[in-house]
Order: sequence, then C-alpha cells, then structure tokens
Amino acid sequence: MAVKPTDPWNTCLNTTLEQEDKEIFQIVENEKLRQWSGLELIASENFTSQAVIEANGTALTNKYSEGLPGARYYGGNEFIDELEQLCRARALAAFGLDPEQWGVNVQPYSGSTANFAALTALIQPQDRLMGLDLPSGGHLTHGYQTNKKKISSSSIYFQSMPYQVNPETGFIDYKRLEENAALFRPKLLICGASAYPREFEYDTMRKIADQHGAYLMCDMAHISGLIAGKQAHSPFDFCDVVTTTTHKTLRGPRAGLIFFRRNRGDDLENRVNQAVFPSCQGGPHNNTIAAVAVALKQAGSPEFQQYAKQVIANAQKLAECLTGYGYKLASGGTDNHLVLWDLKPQKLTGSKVERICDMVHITINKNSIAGDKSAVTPGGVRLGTNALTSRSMKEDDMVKVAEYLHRIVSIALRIQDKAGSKLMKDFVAACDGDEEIAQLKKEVVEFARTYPMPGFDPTTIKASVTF
Ligand code: DSN
Repeated sequence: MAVKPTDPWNTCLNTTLEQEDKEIFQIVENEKLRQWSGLELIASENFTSQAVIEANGTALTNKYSEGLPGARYYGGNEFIDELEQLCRARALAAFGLDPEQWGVNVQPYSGSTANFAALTALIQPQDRLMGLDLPSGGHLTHGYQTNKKKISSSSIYFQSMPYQVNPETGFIDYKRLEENAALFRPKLLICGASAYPREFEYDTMRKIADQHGAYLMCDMAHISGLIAGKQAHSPFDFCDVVTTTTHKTLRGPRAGLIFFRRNRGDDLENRVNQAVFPSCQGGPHNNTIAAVAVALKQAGSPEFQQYAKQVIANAQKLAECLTGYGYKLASGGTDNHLVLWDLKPQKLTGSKVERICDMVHITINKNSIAGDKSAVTPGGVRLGTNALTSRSMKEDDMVKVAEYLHRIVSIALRIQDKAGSKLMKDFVAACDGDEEIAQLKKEVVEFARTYPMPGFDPTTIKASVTF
C-alpha cells in the first residue's frame, strides 16, 4: 500500500479533481455536456480519442527535458528520450516519410509557435516571405498585416507580401502570385491555409520558389489528417519544410510538428531544432508529446484512411446540399474537409449566422470571403466536417445538418427584419424569446445526442447546466 501524504500542505496532492476543485471540475463537466449536445462544425476542431486524452493527463507533465533525445539539459530523461524518439518515428511513418530524407521536431507547443520557429530556421529577420492573405483563407502566421498594422510576428519580423485568391473564382491566382514574386523576390514561399476548400498546386509553388532560390514551406495544419489518411495530395514531394498542428483533421491533442528535409547540405535539421529550442521555446510538454504519439499511431491506421475519406465525402455532401438550397460557396464546392459559405447574396453577415448557430448548439465560425471589406464583419462562415465525422456522421446526416443551417438562415433574415437595424446588438436583442430558435435548439440537441461521443462516456457527465 502506497504511503499517503499527511503534511497539511501535501494532502491536496492525491485527491481527484472533483474532490479538490469543484469549480474547475464543474466547468469541465459542463463543457463535456456542451460538446455532446451540439453539432461541432468548426473546421479546425475535432474530438480526440480517450487514449489521447488519457496520455495528455499523465505524470509526464512533471518532467523538464530541454534539448533533444540523448542531449538534454536535465537528468532523468531516459523514458522521455524513448517517448520523443517514438513520437518522431510515428510522425514520419504516419506521412510515409523516409527517415533518411526527412526529420521531424515534435516539440512545438502549437501551430503558431511551430510556424514562427520554422520561419526563424529558414530566413533572417527582415527577409521577404509570401503567404496566402488572411482574407483569402490564409493564416495569421503566414505574414498577415493590414494597411495600418503589422498584425502577426511573421509580418513584424519579416517583410511580407501576400498572394490571394481570385475573388471571382475563389481559387488561388497562381499567375498573379508568379508575377508578384518576380517583383518581390521572396526568400520563402508558404503554402497552406485556414480557410481554403481546394487543393494547393504544390508543383506550381515549387516552380515559383525555385525561380527565386526560395524555400517552400507548407503549413498543412488543416488537412494533415487528410494527408495522413491518403485522401489529399502530399506537400512532402515538393516542400523543404512542412508544419502542422495536431488537433484538426489529425485528431490529436493541441500541439505542433515541424518536418524538415535532411542531408541536403543546408543543415535544416540543426536549424529547425535550434529554432524550436532555444530560440523560440523552453521545455517540451512531454504529456502532450505522448498524446501526439498516440494520435499519430491512430492516424497511421487503415481505419484512419476511411475516416479521412468520410470527412471529405461529408464535406462534399454538405456543399451539395447547401448549393441545392441556392447558396453560394467560395470556389463552388470543396476538395477537403471545409466549406466556405458566402452569405453576402443573402445580405447577412457571418457574425449573425454564427450567433444564431450558437443559440441552437451548432458551433461554426464567421469567416472572411475573398473581396470582403471588413474582417470584423465578414461575409461568410466556415464549416468543417472533421468533428461530426468523428461522431460517426455520414452523408445522410449532412442532409439534416444542411437543413438545420438553411432554417438558421431564414431565422436570421426574419430576426434582422424584426430588429429594424443592421446592428448586432439590435439583432441579439431581437432573438430574445424567439420560439423558432428554441424549437430548433431542442431538435439539434436531441439529434446530436443520438450519436457516439469520442473520448468520454456522456452518460457519466455531472453537469450543473441543462440544454
Ligand atoms: N485557429 C485555427 C483555425 O481556426 O484555422 C488556425 O490556427
């Protein structure tokens, strides 16, 4: 029998969360109820597995391990070394990479830190980079700045010139990118996006990068699960460095990875490893690395390929149904897990549709559509099918989801009329006590609860709220 602590300052060390901190316990339980009772359509979220959650909550969180396997600044790292090596091997295997050609750093805390470390490794301060503009679906960390302000560290510390989608077609304008690159002469070209429903032309981007002796980096965060699942083109054939988060379509915990080409004489391996630590981060979060390793093992399975295929089939069905209702989608459809829905023809903002969705337990996010004037009141919403597919939903369920979304638009239009102004505060006030919203919420909650819940058993939730 293990010895129990008796010192009053230590008796809190072996009690459960429920016994120790009722407030935090309650928040966790309420959040679990929210997740189970709603339709999660945020394209960057997912429901990770019980095994991943378990690994994330382990005693590995106690250990400092600055450095790399076999070369640490702290003692006691024999098991952490084993963990990090295993995680690296699984990361390479999940993406079918030859360890002679590719290496990976599994220590980034998340996607934005992974990207900044990658930029630190690849280029010098004030060097020039080109990434997809945020209003075109790019990510903040790909050099985002506005007319008035350098927003991201990637534009503060580097010179950034974006490329964009053609607002008419919704597809990336590669011709214009090539022309602008010829003038700007970037040292780094970034592919990858947060809200782009189409495949990137990696070969075209490689060609443009080569015209300027530039590095080509892909941030595959959104689609890494689809790539591991062999349902999307692989950027590894064309890129020098590939970054990703691990919690979107890849369905792991919240973390980041940086893959780099090895043995090419430019020492990318050391440059990336040094950039992560000590340049940008301190000690790795070993509990998270364990959870990433579990997720990568799952992502390397044949079943995960079926998951990735179903994610895309669901997104395409959702796109087809929304188009069937007469709605406009950026680029007219999707090749991946996300649908970018342009609400400007309905004269609604993404914010208003997002707000009604929240009220009925459908979670989405407002999103800019190319050509929007304001990022604060964007003209569309982004929908992703990765989380619903983890809840075992299929194409028939997407028909139902599209019907709910269609009802939400008609509610939003009615409320906007009733509000008598375009202001959000009037819109929200006009939603108060709306019976149609209450009815739809009831239906959505009932519908959502008929599907399995990954990661935890919903019958054991001890929530203090009801929906
Ligand atoms: N915030 C993520 C997304 O929603 O795409 C990217 O970091």
